[in-house]
Amino acid sequence: MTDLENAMEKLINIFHQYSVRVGDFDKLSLSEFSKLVKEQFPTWKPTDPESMKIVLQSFDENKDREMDFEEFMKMLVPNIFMRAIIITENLPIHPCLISPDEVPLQTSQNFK
Ligand SMILES: [Ca+2]
Ligand SMILES: [Ca+2]
Repeated sequence: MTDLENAMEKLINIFHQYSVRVGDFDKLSLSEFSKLVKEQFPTWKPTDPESMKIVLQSFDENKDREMDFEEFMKMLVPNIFMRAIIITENLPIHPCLISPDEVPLQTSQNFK
């Protein structure tokens, strides 16, 4: 498989790692979605229950109060696209868009 095919398979597998835990195996409940966000996007803020509910509702196109894979992708793709623009345009990176190992280390000067 190519790197892109591997990445796509990984994306599907990660979604299902969380979606099979409660109720419908192919949809993320609010609790499954919250767990996925907290574990897979550790820099995502805020992650309180009400904020997670608002995010899920805003991408829940069929209003079944769960997030299917298509809805999940519609949440992710703009973030991936935005991240690509930030990297190619060399713009400052918002911590929510990148993984923690890519966040520039804070120096003592950042806090002065
Ligand atoms: Ca589920
Ligand atoms: Ca839905």
